[in-house]
Amino acid sequence: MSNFLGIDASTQSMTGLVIDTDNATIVAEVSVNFDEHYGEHYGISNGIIDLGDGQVHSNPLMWAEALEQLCRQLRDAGVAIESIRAIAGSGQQHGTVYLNDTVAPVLAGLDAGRELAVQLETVLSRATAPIWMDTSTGDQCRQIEAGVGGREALLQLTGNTAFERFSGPQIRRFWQTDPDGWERTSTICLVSSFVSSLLAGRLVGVDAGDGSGTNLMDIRSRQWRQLALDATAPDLARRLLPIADAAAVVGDLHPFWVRRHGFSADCQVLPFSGDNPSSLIGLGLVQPGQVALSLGTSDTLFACMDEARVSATGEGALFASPDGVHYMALICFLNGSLAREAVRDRYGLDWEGFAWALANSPAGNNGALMLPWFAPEIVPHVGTPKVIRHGLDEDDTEANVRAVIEAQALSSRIHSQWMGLPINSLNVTGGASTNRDILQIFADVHGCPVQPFETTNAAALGAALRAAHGHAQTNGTPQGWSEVVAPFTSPPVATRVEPNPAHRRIYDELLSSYRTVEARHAG
Ligand code: XUL
Repeated sequence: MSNFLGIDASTQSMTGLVIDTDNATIVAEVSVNFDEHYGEHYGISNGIIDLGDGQVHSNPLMWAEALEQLCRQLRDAGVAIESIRAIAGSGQQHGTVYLNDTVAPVLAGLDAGRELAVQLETVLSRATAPIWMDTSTGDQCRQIEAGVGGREALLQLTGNTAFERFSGPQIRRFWQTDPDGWERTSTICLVSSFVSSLLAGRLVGVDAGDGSGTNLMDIRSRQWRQLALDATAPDLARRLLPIADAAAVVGDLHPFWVRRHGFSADCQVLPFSGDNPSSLIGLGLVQPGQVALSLGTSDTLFACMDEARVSATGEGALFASPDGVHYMALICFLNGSLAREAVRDRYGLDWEGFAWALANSPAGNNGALMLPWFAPEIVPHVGTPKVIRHGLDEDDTEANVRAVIEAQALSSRIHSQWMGLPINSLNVTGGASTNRDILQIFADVHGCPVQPFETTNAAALGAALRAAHGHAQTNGTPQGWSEVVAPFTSPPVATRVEPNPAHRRIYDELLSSYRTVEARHAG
């Protein structure tokens, strides 16, 4: 059996997903919910500790406990733990874990007779870890940008301007607010590298995918950049491990996991990546121009890019792909289902009625447009909610339903142009992806085939696929990425929606009027 485990250490839970590559099947998927297991003990709610003033943390010891619980749940789910050949993983991006100089010997000497979390109690130089939801670092963002020569300089260097949630600003704030804690800190991990270190029994670096969420890594050379480190905190270089090659096995699991949880002694560990870069692999996006759009409360677009191009207007984040060569764009449109549901409710429809309205209105809506900013929008930036109707009669139900979907499709085309490459395939996931009229509009606007795409946990699946790829590489049977991901990520061709060439011209025209109307009202 060729079984591989992907672990996703996310904000509210830790998920384990096992794939069998011989049979191209997902063998098991289990999840440890943090609130359910540890809410009281660690004082968390929704996986987080709210310390006030925008400071949002979590507890690394809780992640250690969850990792052991995950192994027990996998065994209870019938997984033959000893058959797992390699493990890779992903972590919520940006969170930082601060460790003192006892960490290396403690990890090396882990005792299979005692709980992991208990053995780690003395290795933290900071009791809790700030995570991506922390918004307390606005000042530090501006200081780091100034330190590297301005916002544009940081963007070009690292692929992103300074974001409050990114690791560099978190690190700078710790150095400024707790100099003693900073002195006690010998190593800083991200959530991803902390969990992989626990498995390997030694400190493992972050991969370039997660490294690109720090504001510290040169996005092109995929190495830490001294200029950015110096702008962040003193002596930071010696506290960061070198960037790890995401595709290379770091070694075997520490015997702790073999003796205590029944893994095979030659089960290999790979560096973990961030949850979004890992999802890129789990969504099968390993060739430039392949794009996925997740239709949730917000709509999130993931794209595989050939080069490190940046969004000058801050319309997306840029990360390195864990495939080692490509890049990923992440663009979040806040008014996703939020806007679709607002229109559905405004016209007293259910989803069936919504679909009927789409099917009974013409492509291009006779030129009528809506800017569906029911809540403040991220892309494009819109500070105050407003719904603008342009040539659109508010009482016309069908036209309003069509207008919200066309707006979302047009906006996704306009605001992904900074990627500098055409979208040649679009996999659409999430609830609304079952509606073929919605898919048709996206296919016509982008001029490419669109497929509905069922996902399980894309981050954990991407991690399991990375484990399979890395294992094959290390054991002398390397496989291409497309070969590894295709059996798990190719939607059936029969479900594909092809673009209608007659609609293409209509949408090209509508695109330019949408752009004009949008420019008038955004900001
Ligand atoms: C991405 C981001 C979140 C986290 C948590 O930049 O902040 O998606 O990765 O999942």
